[in-house]
Amino acid sequence: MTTHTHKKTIIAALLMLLTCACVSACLRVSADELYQLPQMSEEYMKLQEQINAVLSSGAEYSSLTSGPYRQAVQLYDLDSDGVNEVIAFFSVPSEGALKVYIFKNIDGDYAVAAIIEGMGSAFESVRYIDMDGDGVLEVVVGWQMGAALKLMEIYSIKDYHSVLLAWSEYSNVTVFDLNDNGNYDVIVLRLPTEEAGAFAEVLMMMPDGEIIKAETRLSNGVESISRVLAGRLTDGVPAVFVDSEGRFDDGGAVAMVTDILVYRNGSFENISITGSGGISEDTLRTRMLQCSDINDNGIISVPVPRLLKAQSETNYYAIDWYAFSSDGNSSLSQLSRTARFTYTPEGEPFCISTAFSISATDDSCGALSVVFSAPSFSPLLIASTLWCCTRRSVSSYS
Ligand SMILES: [Ca+2]
Ligand SMILES: [Ca+2]
Ligand SMILES: [Ca+2]
Repeated sequence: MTTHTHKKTIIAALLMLLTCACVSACLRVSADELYQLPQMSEEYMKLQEQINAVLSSGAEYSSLTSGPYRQAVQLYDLDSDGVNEVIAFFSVPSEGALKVYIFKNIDGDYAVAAIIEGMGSAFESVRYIDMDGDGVLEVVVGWQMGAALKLMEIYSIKDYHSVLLAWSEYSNVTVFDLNDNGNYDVIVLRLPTEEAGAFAEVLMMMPDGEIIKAETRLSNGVESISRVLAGRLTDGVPAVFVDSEGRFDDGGAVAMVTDILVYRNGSFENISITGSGGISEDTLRTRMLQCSDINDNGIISVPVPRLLKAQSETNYYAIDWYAFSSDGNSSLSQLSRTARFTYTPEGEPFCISTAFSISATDDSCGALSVVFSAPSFSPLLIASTLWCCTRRSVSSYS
């Protein structure tokens, strides 16, 4: 390990301690532990000095409530020079403000390089992504404005001048390279309001720094977003898969639907909405089963339960996993030989079915191994297999 790497490791370790300083349990770090790192203590103390200056102005550490990075002090190499910047999140109660301080390490000393300021009750999330490929990461901050209102802002910190590039209200924010050009894009989802239905918006950064936005609708009836997954379609096109719960028919029962969003030929489209109802009908299901890359090939599949014929009063279902192409057509996914049974929240087993032979191992039932083989594959065969599986799982799930 080089001295440099070692130093970085020690800084990381110290910063973790620092981040924990607002948590009482971490105050018990003994002085001896710190004194074991004499080489780094000076650098660490310089950073601490900078942070203390912010704290003494009435600021408090503010950790984030959601997203991939939640600590009040974070390390990230924002300018791709191989040295991590320190990003610290504060609330300033006296001003009703939230502030993000970016400290840059310059020859072992720390200086405030940029400050991002916003309003709100808390930091919801932050992401560091390069949206234009210049090596300087853009900072995507989610501000919690009220109980239901969240505001996403994209900041450029090029040359350490923080510049607000774009903003959008959101329920969910996802970052993904939707147009396959090597740069991250931001995808924002919004739940319906009295004025408008649920919709999605993509924000992309042009080489000149301008952000372009495009919108597309989510299925009519969406009430809440269950999960968002990014992956590919069968023809290799990148797509965002939005699993939502809502009421999609007059009966009013809660169901799940997957909206599949792609960006092609300069437009943002929901390719799974078919027909006049404005609903992604091919993905509609009464069971709350989420999309998955079920066979680890990068292509996301949608689980659609199918009622099986069975000699039982209980309804049993097979799950057909459908993958989609960018023209909206679906096909059964080929499953790998390690495909597993999936359980509903009620503990009811669902078999995975496919037109191809698979071997499924149900870990929670022990070493039960079930082989469905084409061409003898049939719904009845799966039903009888399910019986076996169900009996095995009765002790665990009833
Ligand atoms: Ca850096
Ligand atoms: Ca950039
Ligand atoms: Ca992109």
